[in-house]
Amino acid sequence: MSQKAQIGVTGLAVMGRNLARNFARHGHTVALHNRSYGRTKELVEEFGHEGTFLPAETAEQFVASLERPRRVVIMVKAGPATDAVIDEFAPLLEEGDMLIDAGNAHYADTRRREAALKAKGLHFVGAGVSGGEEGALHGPSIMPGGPKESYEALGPLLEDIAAKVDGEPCCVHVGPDGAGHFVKMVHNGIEYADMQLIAEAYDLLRQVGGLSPEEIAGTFSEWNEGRLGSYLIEITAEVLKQVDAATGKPFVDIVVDRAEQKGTGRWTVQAALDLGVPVSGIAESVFARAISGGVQEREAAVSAGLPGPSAGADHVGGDLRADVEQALFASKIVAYAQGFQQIQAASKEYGWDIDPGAMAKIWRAGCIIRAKFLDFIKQAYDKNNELPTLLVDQYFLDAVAGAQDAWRRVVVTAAQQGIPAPGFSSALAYYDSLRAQRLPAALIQGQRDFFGAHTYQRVDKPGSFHTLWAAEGRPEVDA
Ligand code: NBP
Repeated sequence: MSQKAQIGVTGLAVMGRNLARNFARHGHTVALHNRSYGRTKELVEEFGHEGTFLPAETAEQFVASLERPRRVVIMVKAGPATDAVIDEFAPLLEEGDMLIDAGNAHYADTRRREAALKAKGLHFVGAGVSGGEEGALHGPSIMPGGPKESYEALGPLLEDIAAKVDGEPCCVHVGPDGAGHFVKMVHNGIEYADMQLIAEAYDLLRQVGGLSPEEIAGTFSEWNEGRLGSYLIEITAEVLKQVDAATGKPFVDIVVDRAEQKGTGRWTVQAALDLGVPVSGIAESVFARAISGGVQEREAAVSAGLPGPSAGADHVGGDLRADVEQALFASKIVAYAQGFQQIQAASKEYGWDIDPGAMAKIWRAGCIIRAKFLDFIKQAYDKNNELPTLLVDQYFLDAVAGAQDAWRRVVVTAAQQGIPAPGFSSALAYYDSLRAQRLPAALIQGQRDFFGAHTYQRVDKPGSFHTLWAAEGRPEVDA
């Protein structure tokens, strides 16, 4: 074969097909492969005119059609399918060639695969790709991990097809091995939290404020023009505006109220538990989806008539809409602060050296959590790469300071009216925990020492101590 492709894509379902078209539309010659040839054929028949494609029926033909170092993008169902594809292609590749897993792999799998392929002289790049089907075609946010040196040969192609903000690509080398997939996972976790907070804002405006879905859509459209401006707020307005053609009812009223999940939110929380990072906003959003799906428990509670508050107190002290906007903004800041803290903790744990500001930068377009707000996060980390929490950056500190009275009023109203607002209230509890001079954790240390001799530290001198609780006079000893 004379003509060679700069990049190849194997796995041509919706995501792979669109990524391949995106590369081709940017002038790259793209080799195509799929387990079953039908998808490859279809792509060329439907979109062959968009660029130069080199379709291959076999893995051998596909590999032979690629220029060196070979760049093979794998876009298959995450899990065993990815391992099957790696096992098929790795023996056909040569030293320095790259396998780029652009699926939603778990970062631990990416670490395992990277180590195994490194031993064979191959570069394995776990790349997070956000933006769904549309993003893949028109410009996703791309979070590639893997060896730094592979980015030299791969980065320019990925940057070409990535979303752009003021001409800057939403793609950067995140860090070694699983760093890219880790960051993509946390991105999804933050997305869960953001969606939950927006849902709580809607619920309060409707149940407390008595606004109709259409009116709330208008409110979200207004908010979208301000500091909350983001893709998720924009689509929320669209969803709330939608009227069901069959019944004439608001669309949101004809949808079953059980939120599903594919698992990346759960992974984020699991990883956070292992790292000991309190991502309470993400956790609450994962649990809120689980509660919504707990049909048996919900039905049992409703039929048992679990009582709510005796009288719904009015929202007092402020305008509900304005207050909810403040609560939403403050809670969102907390959720992002927690997500970024998790990225920083993992970066330290695994030696990834992730630049948090660069993550905020590449999420500004192409992905689901794209938002105006990310500019401020980028600026905060540009000023101080080692910020212990975003909440101490001046912009966010001022924003939360300005929002907190309203935020507290909203949480009070939700509690008094019996409306669940786990995102708003846990974010506030997190904020209050961080700013507390003393936490009741001291008492917990006392309990631990009492029943398990787990020891404690004193505020007034160094060392570890244990109280002999059973002994007369309960003397303290060095531990
Ligand atoms: P799917 O996740 O539905 O996977 C379908 C593809 O996997 C087909 O090409 C299929 O080949 C191939 N495949 C399977 Br299944 N088992 C295989 C095996 N054992 N060996 C080789 N190929 C195999 O496709 P998708 O929705 O395009 O998503 C692709 C990846 O992108 C996933 O990891 C997904 O999580 C991720 N992602 C998806 C989105 C989204 O919005 N959909 C967004 C971001 C990331 P076949 O045609 O022969 O069956």
